[in-house]
Amino acid sequence: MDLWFTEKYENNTALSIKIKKTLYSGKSPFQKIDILESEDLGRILLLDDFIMLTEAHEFAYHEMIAHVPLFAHPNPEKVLIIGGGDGGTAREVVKHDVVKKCVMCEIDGMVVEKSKEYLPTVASAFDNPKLDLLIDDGIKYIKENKDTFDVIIIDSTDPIGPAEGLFKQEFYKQVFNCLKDDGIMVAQAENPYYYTDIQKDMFDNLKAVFPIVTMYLSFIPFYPSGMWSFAFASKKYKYNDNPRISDIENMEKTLKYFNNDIFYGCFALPNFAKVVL
Ligand code: AAT
Repeated sequence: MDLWFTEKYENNTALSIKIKKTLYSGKSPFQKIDILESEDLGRILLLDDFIMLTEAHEFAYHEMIAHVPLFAHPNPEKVLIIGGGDGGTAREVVKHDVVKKCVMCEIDGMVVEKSKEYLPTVASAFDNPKLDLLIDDGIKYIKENKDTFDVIIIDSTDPIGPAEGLFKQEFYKQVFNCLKDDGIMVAQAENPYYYTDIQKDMFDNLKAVFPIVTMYLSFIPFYPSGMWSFAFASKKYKYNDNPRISDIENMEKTLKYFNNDIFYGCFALPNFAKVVL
């Protein structure tokens, strides 16, 4: 029997993946969680029936959400991740020798637990001594936290349910306050083909708070449209003010997506994508 998973998009289109079997299916207090074994893309993590990652292509998302802000900052010693329960972003952040501490605040402990159990190559940094995991709402954490960070990465689900507030101006103000004077924030920012409305609100909210706001792209085959964007918001540095070229060259040998050319090239945007900036 042929088993297919289909993710339906809002614009009367869909994408399907041939599945071998379901490895886990359950419900946390926040969302439905499924882990599937696919024929050709390894394991797949779904939250509320949306694809969060495939083992085959997660590198294109996690390398890009982590290494772009970390290499844009001259000395990113303290990093905060909001969301990112599968551990892929944390795995990339702790690769940087300059990072001394990485706090990760994920609302759903079950995403972490199930990722450790079923996605060990993604959830591989939870034992790293530089990483402090907190199970809490990122909105609450950022409001109450008195610490400041060099880089904050928002690796969140789409702006529905628990992640809705992570796209609001009020939240970005708190993020601004949680960053040092030269801090940088990066957030997953949906896709320019289908979600212009979400993006317009998100970038307007960011521009009301941060002096420097731009967007960069990665290509992730099993996210809607394949083209995925990230918001880059900074208090002081433009992305190309302080590139640590020798560090990039050292690290890029071990990576599958990010390299020095991508660091500069990913900020080049097609005209239709620029309209939200
Ligand atoms: N690493 C790629 C996978 C994700 S999952 C995003 C995570 O954000 C989920 O584990 C979810 O539980 C967490 N999250 C949602 N809201 C909050 C919140 N308020 N505080 C802390 N964590 C939160 C991202 C995939 C992007 C998908 C693009 N379509």
